[in-house]
Amino acid sequence: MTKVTIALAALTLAAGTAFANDAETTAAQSTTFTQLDTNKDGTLSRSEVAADASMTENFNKIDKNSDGRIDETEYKAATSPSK
Ligand SMILES: [Ca+2]
Ligand SMILES: [Ca+2]
Repeated sequence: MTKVTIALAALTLAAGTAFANDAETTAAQSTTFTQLDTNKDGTLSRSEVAADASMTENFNKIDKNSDGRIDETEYKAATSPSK
């Protein structure tokens, strides 16, 4: 009985850890965009990226369609490690 309980606990812990890692990786990207998008309209304006110096500096480059706003696709393209 005790062994079964320990085995189940270990399995639950392992599964929980794997899930936590996935969630953390996903959250790391979207959390930043969400945090910058202070008015929650799904795009980042110049004033919203003012908190991030490199985003402000590269705003025109990141804003691929030049509409004055960075949407999540543009943000991901800019922050993706593969360029
Ligand atoms: Ca916004
Ligand atoms: Ca844009």
